Amino acid sequence: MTRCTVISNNARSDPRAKIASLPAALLRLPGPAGDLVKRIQNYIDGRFVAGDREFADVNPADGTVIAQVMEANEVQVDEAVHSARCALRREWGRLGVRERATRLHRVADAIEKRFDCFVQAEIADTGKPISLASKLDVPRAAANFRVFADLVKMAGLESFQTETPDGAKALNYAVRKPLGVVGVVTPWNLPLLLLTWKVAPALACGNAVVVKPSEETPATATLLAEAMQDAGIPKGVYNVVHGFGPGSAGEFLTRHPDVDAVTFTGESRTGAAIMKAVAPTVKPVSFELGGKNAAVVFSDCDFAEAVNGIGEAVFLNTGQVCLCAERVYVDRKIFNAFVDALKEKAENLNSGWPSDAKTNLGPLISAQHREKVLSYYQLAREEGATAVTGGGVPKFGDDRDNGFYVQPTIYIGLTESARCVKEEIFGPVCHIAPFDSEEQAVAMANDTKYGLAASIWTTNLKRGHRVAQQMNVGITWVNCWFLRDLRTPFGGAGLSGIGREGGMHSLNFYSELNNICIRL
Ligand code: NAD
Ligand code: 6OH
Repeated sequence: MTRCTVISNNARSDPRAKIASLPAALLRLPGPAGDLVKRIQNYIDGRFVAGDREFADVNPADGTVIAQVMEANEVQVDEAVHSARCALRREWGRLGVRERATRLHRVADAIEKRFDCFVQAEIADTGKPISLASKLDVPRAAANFRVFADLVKMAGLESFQTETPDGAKALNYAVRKPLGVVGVVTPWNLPLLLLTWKVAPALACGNAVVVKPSEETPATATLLAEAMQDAGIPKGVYNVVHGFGPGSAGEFLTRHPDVDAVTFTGESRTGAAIMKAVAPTVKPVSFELGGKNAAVVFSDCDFAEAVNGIGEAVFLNTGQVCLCAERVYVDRKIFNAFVDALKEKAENLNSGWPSDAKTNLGPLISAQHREKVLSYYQLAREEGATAVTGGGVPKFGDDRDNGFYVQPTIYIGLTESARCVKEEIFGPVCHIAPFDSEEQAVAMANDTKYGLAASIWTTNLKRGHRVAQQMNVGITWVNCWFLRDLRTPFGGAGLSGIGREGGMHSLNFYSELNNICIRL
């Protein structure tokens, strides 16, 4: 296994840094004398640098502090933006597409070389099961670089032979240019996957980036800097600034006048704040925001397939995936059987330690997020729900009791106007409601201000197409969920986002097209 040196390891014997989990050598900065805690640094202009304040990186599985994170101040965010601007004027700005693509493949190689480090860092930060981090998060990070490296080499552009009514002839063709410096702000639920989903196409298009990972999950963005160095990505092309949103690195970056575009994944109301921040300088934005996604189960579904699929859609990553189904609508004819089957599925989940291969349900990300999810469990009771299973906090009798676990939970009996049916909870929880007709199911699924994803479960081919096409969302799955092809459009309607990424949509967002008209 490659040793990762980005998070310094003067902490091996620190009982607080109980982290077989955080790669042994993650940080480079020795702490002040006698201070044994690992430090996660910023990465600016090709160097790992401290900040002038620190905050704790907490392991959600047991509440222990695993590292201190160096918060970037406003001057450092400015330095990061400046260094990105300078990188565009040096080697990176002159590289041809083929060479850029080669370097991005090397980034993917460097991630794969450090596979175990990335997995350990991701599970330490998020508490997610090792099975998930090693099957989804880290492989997808490498795939993001490979897919956009290949795509940018293959991508064609429009051209038109023009003839005007007065007989002029011309050739029009477009060329793709980078936007410049792109600010990338990302959340904590799939930290590396979502960060690389934006960084890879941004670099493929020739931009330089300043990323602000979530304050909850700073480790893998920092490790990625080491992979970038390894892959020969020049200094200044990839910068990492750590910190929070308002009054911290997130705000400093998004309102920076020399940032040319902002790409953001996170909560809808954070998207609204970022829109205000970018308004004075009219920056392009790409927003992937929250969801309150529906799953619609028809009586002609493959029952076992639907139960398994919706089990994933509700509980994967402890329900902390923007695409998760929190509203499940089931044909009344199979309602009771479906509720019983999903209950059994929920009760068979294994809330173990993240590093245990058998664990398939981790903790929530933080004490604060657990408070939020539990407040919805309480609200559901007040709104008159019946808990089919769960609704509380598990008891383990070991250190996990200091972590942020909640029980996987299923409610029935709420009205469609209940807040628990309308608001995104972002935990391992769903509400199941019966429907009596296809029209009613479609209306219920669409009765939301969000519009990210839906899944339809039916073996009737015509119905599958018919219902899928009526969903007011950006992504509809039929008889599957979170099955991804990275070339397809990805994004949301309504409160769920602005714009689409994926395939050519990403290339179009991360580049500026210059149309050239030549008189013939
Ligand atoms: P969040 O909006 O609280 O934070 C996301 C990022 O924005 C963090 O890095 C945070 O520090 C930063 N931030 C917060 N306030 C800011 C401000 N005023 N200015 C600049 N930056 C600011 O989201 P979260 O809690 O980290 O993630 C969970 C949310 O993300 C859920 O709503 C989920 O649905 C959504 N999400 C959406 C998608 C998608 O693809 N649509 C994917 C993942 C998560
Ligand atoms: C949200 O939590 C998940 C988003 C997934 C993607 O952006 C993706 O590309 O799979």
